[in-house]
Amino acid sequence: MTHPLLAFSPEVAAARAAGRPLVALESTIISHGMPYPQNVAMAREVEQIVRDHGAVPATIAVIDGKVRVGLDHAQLQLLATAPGVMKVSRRDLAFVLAQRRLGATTVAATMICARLAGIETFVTGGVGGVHRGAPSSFDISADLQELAQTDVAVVCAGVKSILDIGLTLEYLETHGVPVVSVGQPGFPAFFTRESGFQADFQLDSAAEQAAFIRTKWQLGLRGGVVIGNPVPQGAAMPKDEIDRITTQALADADAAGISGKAITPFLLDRIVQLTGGRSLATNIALVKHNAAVGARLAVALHALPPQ
Ligand code: PSU
Ligand code: MN
Repeated sequence: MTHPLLAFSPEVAAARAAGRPLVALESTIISHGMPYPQNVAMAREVEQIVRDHGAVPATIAVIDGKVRVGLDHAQLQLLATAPGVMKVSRRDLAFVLAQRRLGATTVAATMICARLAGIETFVTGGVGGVHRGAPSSFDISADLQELAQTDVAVVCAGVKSILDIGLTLEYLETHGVPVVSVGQPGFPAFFTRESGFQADFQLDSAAEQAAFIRTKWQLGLRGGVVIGNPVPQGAAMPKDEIDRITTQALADADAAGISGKAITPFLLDRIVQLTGGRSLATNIALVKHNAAVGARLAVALHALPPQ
């Protein structure tokens, strides 16, 4: 039985019928994470990379009172251009569905929807985390709580240094969320390959990652896994430049009095402006790289017996 609030695209419905591996993709990265038209081009390229690696992409958003699992071009275009598209995290999901608003799902909300749709692998750019200043602002992304409870593997390029990466890793440890790195021991920092922090475990192949994740769930240990895949060498930003720009963006957010759910989109946009668009090329390159790693993982998980 399909969940009454889910609606599958023809491509995703066919994949489910044929028992093919699926990869969930979020939509806040499209609506609030990148400028138009690069966001639509990125979304379509990422979907194609998933297909080229043997899995089926399922970009998730809320449209007309349903969780859409798999979007057509017009729906992607709508999310990328519509004014007032809501950024939907866990607390917003019921509201945006019941009110039939247009909503783009964050990592947290996409995990919830992927789980409802039976999708175990999810690819994004960066996950949310503990914000700098969280000890007084209490600003901790709901993505972290979601990772603690929802059984989806999240492939990302780590977390941005707009966040407190050390506290983010502490929070994940407290909640029992394993942090895996790919191809290096260090946990990546989105625009750069190294954050200065180690991941918990390095697992380079999709087969090893899949065996680890399946074993976690077999143990009855609910919740996700972070798979930190560093940005490709040639696409990384110089560390000193991104550090300087991050400091500037944080000061600008402070001066503008930005708070709550608006902070992350504000900082992402400001970083693109301050780098003259160069950070966008890095962002797109890392999401594409994650799509290849995520699709291989979905194929490997699919090859294992279900939990
Ligand atoms: N980090 C990025 N790009 C993004 C986001 C985070 O590098 O697009 C988006 C994701 O959708 C993530 C959300 O789930 O921001 C986190 O927002 P908040 O910090 O408000 O929880
Ligand atoms: Mn927040």
